Amino acid sequence: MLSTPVGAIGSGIGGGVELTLNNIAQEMVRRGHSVTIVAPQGSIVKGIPVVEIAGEVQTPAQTQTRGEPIILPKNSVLANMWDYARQVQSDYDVIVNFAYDWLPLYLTPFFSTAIAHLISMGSLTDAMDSIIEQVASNFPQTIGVHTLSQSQTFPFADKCRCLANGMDISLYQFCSQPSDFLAWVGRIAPEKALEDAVAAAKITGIPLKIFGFKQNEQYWQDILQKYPDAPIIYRGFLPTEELQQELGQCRALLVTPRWVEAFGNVAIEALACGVPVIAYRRGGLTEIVKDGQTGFLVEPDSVDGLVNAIKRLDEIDRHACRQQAQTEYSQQAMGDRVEQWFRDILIGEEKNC
Ligand code: HBI
Repeated sequence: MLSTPVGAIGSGIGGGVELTLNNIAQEMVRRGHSVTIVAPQGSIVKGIPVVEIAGEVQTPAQTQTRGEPIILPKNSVLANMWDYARQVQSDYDVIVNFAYDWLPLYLTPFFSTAIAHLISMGSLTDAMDSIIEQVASNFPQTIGVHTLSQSQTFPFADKCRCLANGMDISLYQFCSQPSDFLAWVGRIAPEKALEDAVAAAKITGIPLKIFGFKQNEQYWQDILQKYPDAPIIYRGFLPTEELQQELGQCRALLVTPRWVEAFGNVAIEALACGVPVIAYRRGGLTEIVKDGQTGFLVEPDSVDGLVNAIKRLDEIDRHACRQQAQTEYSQQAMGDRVEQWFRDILIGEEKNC
């Protein structure tokens, strides 16, 4: 399993894909498979051997413009990771790529071992769209995505395999009596539109706890300038155990994506703690939040929509939130989907979203 080249696993720079890789790896080990993770130096994964690779990290794809050429720095950690994979490929049945990058896709025909690509974001650049399309056409079944809405951002939606996502729900404690806080979890960057959640906190007067890696410091400063008296508390990037402890205490999680979220790991984490999710009706969240039952889907980019939904929170039964996470997004359910995906790739079986 080759990780994202944007940062070490555990740094938070890799956002949701760090969680996704960790959960899939743990579940495959639990099912008796032997798993090796290849990742940038400094990566830590509990209980699984990690081959740490040195080199320059890759520019985050979401900061690039659609027409941007592919950029590989000198001594690229991505290139070094895939050179290692080339050398050891015959020791493995399948190679799983978690990088949202051109190189692993381009290299696919050069490898003798099958490569399963888990595409972790929607369409961002023309160069990525075309190389993914090429692999989707020449290697049917090998392009995995999280949701239908993510696949629909690509012109080859019909060639994608929907996997949803999943996590170890037992790591998340159900909390029935929350304190008077709202929560926002994610990489602090423009595409995540934290400022809307801050605006909603200011209007409702309910303090907002903010968890996540400060990817864009300037963006953070701009928010503090724009909303100097909003009731916000920055809690930093917390490991799952501590995050779920505090997240569970909140009345709701606000999910305010400007872009099409491929999935919404943070929404599943909240549901697992019994926390209703108030999200823009956009991207993967529309396939997760059951409007009026486990949270609310509101008009995209509408702060008033967030505020009106916050006022209706008492309509939501927190047990229904936990129940949904347990049935649809458990590690076991995801493991079934992922294991079947690998099997279908190895026997050349066709199945899509
Ligand atoms: N950018 N170039 C690049 N490669 C990645 O693997 C990558 C990224 N940006 C964000 C990211 N991965 C993850 O945070 C998301 O896939 C969740």
